[in-house]
Amino acid sequence: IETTIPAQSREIWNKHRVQKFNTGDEFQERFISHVEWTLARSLYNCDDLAAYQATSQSVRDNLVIDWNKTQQRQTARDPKRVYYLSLEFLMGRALDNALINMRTDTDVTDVGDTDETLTKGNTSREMIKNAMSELGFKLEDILDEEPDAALGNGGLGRLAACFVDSMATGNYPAWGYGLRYQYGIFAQKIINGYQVETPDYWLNFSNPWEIERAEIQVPINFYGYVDRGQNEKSTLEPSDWIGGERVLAVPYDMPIPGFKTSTVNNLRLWSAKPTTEFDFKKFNNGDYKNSVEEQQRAESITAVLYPNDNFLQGKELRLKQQYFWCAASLHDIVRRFKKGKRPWSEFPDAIAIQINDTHPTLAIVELQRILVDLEKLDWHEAWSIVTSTFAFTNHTVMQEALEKWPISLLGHLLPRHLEIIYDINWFFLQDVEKKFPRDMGLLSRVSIIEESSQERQVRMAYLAIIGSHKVNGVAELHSDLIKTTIFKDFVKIYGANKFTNVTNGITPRRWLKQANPKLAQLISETINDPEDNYLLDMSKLTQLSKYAEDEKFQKKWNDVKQFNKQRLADLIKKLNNGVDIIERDHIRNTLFDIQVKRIHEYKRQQMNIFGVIHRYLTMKELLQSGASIEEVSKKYPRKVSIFGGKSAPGYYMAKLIIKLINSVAEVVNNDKEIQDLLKVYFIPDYNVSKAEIITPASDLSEHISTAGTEASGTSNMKFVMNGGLIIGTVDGANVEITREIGEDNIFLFGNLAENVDELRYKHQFHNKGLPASLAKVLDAVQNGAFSPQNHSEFMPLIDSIKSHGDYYLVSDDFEAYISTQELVDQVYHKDKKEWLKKSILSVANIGFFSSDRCIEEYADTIWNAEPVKSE
Ligand code: GPK
Repeated sequence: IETTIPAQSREIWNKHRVQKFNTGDEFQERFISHVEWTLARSLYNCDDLAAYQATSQSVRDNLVIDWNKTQQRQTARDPKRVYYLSLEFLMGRALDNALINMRTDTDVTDVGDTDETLTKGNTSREMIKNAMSELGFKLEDILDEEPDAALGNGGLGRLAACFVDSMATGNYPAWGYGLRYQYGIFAQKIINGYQVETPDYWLNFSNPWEIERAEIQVPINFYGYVDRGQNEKSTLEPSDWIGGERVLAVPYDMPIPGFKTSTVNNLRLWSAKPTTEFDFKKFNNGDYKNSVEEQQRAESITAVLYPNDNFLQGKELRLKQQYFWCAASLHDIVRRFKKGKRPWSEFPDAIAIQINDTHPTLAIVELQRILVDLEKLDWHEAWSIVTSTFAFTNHTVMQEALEKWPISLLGHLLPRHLEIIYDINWFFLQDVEKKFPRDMGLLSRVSIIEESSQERQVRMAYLAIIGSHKVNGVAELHSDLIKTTIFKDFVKIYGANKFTNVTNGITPRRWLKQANPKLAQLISETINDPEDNYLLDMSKLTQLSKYAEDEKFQKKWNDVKQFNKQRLADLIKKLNNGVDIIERDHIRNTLFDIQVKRIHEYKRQQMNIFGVIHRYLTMKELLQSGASIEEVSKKYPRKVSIFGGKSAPGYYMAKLIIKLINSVAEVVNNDKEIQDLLKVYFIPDYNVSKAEIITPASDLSEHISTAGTEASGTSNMKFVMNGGLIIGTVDGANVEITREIGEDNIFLFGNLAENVDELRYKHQFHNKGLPASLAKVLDAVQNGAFSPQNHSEFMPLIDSIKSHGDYYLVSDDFEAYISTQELVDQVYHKDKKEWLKKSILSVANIGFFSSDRCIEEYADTIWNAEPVKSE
């Protein structure tokens, strides 16, 4: 590798080579030097926050050593590189994860030629915990000081975070590219039962996990015009885009450590800042103040994450974010490629770019622009390079989530890019016309430009398909659905092979080892794997099967669950102003029923809370008809319904669902008559670090979307991996989870995706009426049972079912939902052994859903990329 350091100086460099801390003692030394030198504090004013920062700085030192080596190794070997472009990375906290993944030199005892072998388990975390305690700190408290890096909305952003973990663990030469928002997803407060959003200024205290690369500054242009010179050239020939506004993109790098490997990959997040160029015209006009203010506006580009999940909000600033990030990332990728001095034709052999949803689609156009306008390649040669480089992941079939940008907006912000899009479309439609002559319907259906609406729009998903060599969905059902619905015409044009499936996965390091240390320990003891190798090869979990009916083992398994339920009850108490929702003594025989995810009508939290109301009303009826509380508890044993999740700030119905949940909680939790048999709680501000406490504590979790609407879901996998059973519809990854763990071990119910259209149609034209169970619930809601001050408060939720066609088919699935819930109660309370057996068998067979498997599939079938093992 090249260096500017003269040969004779290198000896000195090597003599003073930095070293990792390898022992508790060395860690303490490093820690104290960071307290003194990095934080300028001391023994006399080191609080928990300072201790968190000094610990993180110390751990980061170790990671950076491996980060540097990883990058040098990759430069030397020049393998095919993978770039994962995602507008969201929902990382959560970094320190505990780094402690689990980090390796000291003492963790490595035998370094062979190719594969490192690790003979010891991960000991760094224990070592640091003890060293911290000697310094006077509790590791758990220190970990709690870290704010979540919440640069994402939900599933899509968390998937990207699991992927970078697995790419590092699998030793893939892969970088993530995203935006460094100054405000992550808002913090949710619940005030009088309503969601209130407050800003998440997560960079309030400096972020020890980021490394600013101020020396790299990529200029990014917006607006302006296209200069085609004197003669009337075609748009296909190189053109000059004269930008009208310029900002700089500065990268911040986050080290991403793999598990049991010295590979540390990079997550590069771009931040916008003003240029140092000055608008002298304005200055000379004496408009100094305006000129400065205009520059300050640059920073607004990366100020805030758009808080919508599965919903497009077509704001100009959002499009600006997308281009800013795509242009900066491609500039970086191209710069690195050019260092290798390889011909352009080899670009797709050197680089794979995966685009996470359509948000990065402008990267396709930008690469074409770079190749044609700046590098002067022939249009078709350029386009073949582009399409061989990109691959596209779709995450939803819902219309309101599909990105479309008005021509006027796009053309104003990016005039040259709009021309390129027109030309891409022109060639594409010519090909279609050749293959399917005179099929005007087809041409207008697949055109990148949608002409039918008032304003012509660019359909980003179509552009992404046309510009990629592979398109994948995120679970089998979803990947089949996109082929037969939203992208049907493209299957006809390109053939079915362009469309593929890669079922989502989750990282077992964070979602098992870190979130559930007790279960992880029981597993490693039971399958005799003290080094936690199962976290790399989750098929090892099948060894648990033979203990599924072993009573001693079942007891240990159950004890772990009790511990985790206790831990969640503690969290709830803390969030609930110190008041217990579930009495301590009752935790053991209370079923924890949890639904945590973004609030969305299609995810049907409304059906869940209607189910809770149904249970409550029926309990009251039984009591009124003279039944004793013991008799009631036979049918409806102890249960707590726990909810959590954010609504998009402008999503009226979702916010109303949150309010209904809180109103029901208010009534049910204060009803003395039902004697704690039923409790309801909404956990405010659901986020990754709370999920790590919530997920291990479920007996049952709910994944009950209308069939065909949830592309995959990933919390279903997390809950099962932690020994919780699930109730769910035949949707998304629930289908494959059932296949893996066995249909006896999951509570499935409801209509199938294939029947949804017909059911919706029926609602439009025939009033079938409601099932009695649901009618009872809706009547109570309508009569103000949960809104005594304002009887009509929840009418929109009722109307959506009764008068507006029940789009999410709550009335069609409600009875099956209720009866399946009753089945759950029976198994849980009457046959605990059967329940535990199901739980153990579920964990034993959930290995498929490790994101390591998922990344391997992407690497083999889409990227054609190989791991780079350390020497
Ligand atoms: C899909 F389209 C979107 C979106 O805008 N945001 C988002 O989180 C989710 N998703 C799907 O809803 C989930 O079913 C899926 O598991 C997740 O993406 C990851 O693929």
